[in-house]
Amino acid sequence: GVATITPDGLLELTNGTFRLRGHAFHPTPFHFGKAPNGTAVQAQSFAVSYVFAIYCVQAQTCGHGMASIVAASSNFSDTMPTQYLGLINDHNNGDPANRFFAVELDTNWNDEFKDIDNNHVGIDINNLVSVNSSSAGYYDDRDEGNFQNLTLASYKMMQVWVEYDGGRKQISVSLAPVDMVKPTKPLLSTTYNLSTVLPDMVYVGFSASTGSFDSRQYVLGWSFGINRPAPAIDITKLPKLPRQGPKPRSKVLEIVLPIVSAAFVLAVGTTIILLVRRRLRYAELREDWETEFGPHRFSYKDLFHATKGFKNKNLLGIGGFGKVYKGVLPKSKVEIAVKRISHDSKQGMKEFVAEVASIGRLQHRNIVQLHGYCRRKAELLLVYEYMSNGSLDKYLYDQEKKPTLTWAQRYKIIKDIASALLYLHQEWEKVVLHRDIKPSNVLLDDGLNGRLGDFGLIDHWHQGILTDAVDTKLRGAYNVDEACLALKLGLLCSHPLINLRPNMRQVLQYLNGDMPPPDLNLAHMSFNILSLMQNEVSIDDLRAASMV
Ligand SMILES: Nc1ncnc2c1ncn2[C@@H]1O[C@H](COP(=O)(O)OP(=O)(O)O)[C@@H](O)[C@H]1O
Ligand SMILES: *[C@@H]1O[C@H](CO)[C@@H](O)[C@H](O)[C@H]1NC(C)=O
Ligand SMILES: CC(=O)N[C@H]1CO[C@H](CO)[C@@H](O)[C@@H]1O
Repeated sequence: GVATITPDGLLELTNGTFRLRGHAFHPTPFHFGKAPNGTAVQAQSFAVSYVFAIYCVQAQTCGHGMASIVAASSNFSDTMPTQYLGLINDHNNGDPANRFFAVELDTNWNDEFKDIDNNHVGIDINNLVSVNSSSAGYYDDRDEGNFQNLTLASYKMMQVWVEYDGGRKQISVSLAPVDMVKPTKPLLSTTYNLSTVLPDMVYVGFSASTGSFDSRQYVLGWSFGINRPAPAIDITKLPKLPRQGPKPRSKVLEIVLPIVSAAFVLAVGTTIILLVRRRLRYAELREDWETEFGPHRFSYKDLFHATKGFKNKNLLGIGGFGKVYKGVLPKSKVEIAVKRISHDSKQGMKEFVAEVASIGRLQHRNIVQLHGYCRRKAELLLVYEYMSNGSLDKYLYDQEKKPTLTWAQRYKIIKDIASALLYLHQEWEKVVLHRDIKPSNVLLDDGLNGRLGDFGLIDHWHQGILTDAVDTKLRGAYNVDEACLALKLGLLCSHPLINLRPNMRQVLQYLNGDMPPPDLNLAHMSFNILSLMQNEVSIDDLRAASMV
């Protein structure tokens, strides 16, 4: 049948599939009725002992059981499973030709065979109606011989002793949990002359059958003796029973699972904290009205990364409103200068941003392009085109770091700024007043072209003086006419009488020599100089104002 011996050495009589039989026999028969030399011997004795375990999905509806057999033949092929236990078929019960003596461990109640219950041990001789039977259990020597119930299909290891005393024709059967010795009082005993049933040669083995429920019968160890007790079974050497039913929670899982879940919770928590911190770190202010300025808006995250977190290493300079940092936009790799301005009120912010956006549309080769802005709770960030040669003030006053600009370079820068102003005053769609022309707002690109930066943030007012104001570092190496013109124009542009100030187109024409220099008489000049002196303006301020 389906009986197999597992690699561990376990005899598995049935495998869980419904309505199957399994048989296992010692391969060679034993002499029972006669001595080995052939002389007739009356009534030999024998003893069988074995350890078994029966697994059922449900102990109450278990099918069907197993039996240990001593029989005339090992051929039980003409038998049936289920209640027939693989010992008989449906028409040969009780037939003397069956020639078997069996001890059944019956886990199913069957009326046909007058079973006493669904958990009993019975002595069967050619017939499944037991000669004698008893509910499973044992008389406990440790408890004054009181009867203890056992559940055959509990999947607990139990030991069975089947003994036949040939002299007294006495059959006795005992059952006990595997860790106990054979009880003094057997569970069952009966008087029966097995010589009338069994021939000279007998086969010793097991039979089991399943019905409509998943059940498995195992024999873990077995011993047999003729004319002596069955040798003791060393229970420490028994094979392991396979795990059955739903997977039990292992010790490893009991330890690992909490640790893993704790780690998981910790990881999720940390991630949430990091995400929240990240949100706060990169948090911006954004309002509905800003959508119209959309393209000019930068994310704080991008600016943060562009400037390497506003590191001091990236600091380009510090102005009146805040620090300016060099940066490289992460995606486009465009170089930028980011001005960080702290502000504490939302007042005028809308107008300011509108201004920023409109300035962003200013496009002139002499104007530092404003790329856009970003707004946070207490700061505003302005993003400009990066000017690699820095601001003009560094060349004029920070002599150690920068070379002296030649007159030609200076005059070029003056003309550059004049054309930037012409564009702002007269050429663009709106009139834009810069109102803060000074060397630190004149930036120089990599071709040393003058570029006007920084709109609308400061309200200062400077003026200049004649050639005294020309930078001594030039050591006289300059075009006196041009220098005078530049200074005169500077003064004229800041004339207290507004009507006398030239417009930027005229300024540029003067600078380019397209128009004769303005006719400034000395009275005018002294007036100006005097008024300046009265205002206690220093020569440095004058120089600054005229950028030369
Ligand atoms: N677009 C830019 N490219 C390179 N450097 C810049 C740029 N804008 C400003 N800087 C540097 O940062 C310094 C401070 O700028 P800013 O705040 O505009 O000065 P201020 O407040 O004096 O007008 C400038 O002097 C200049 O060195
Ligand atoms: C049990 O054995 C039978 C016959 O060999 C086989 O068809 C069946 O698949 C087996 N069942 C299991 C659960 O291994
Ligand atoms: C005068 C001066 O510093 N010029 C520098 C302007 O920037 C370019 C490019 O960065 C340099 O090559 C010049 O030396």
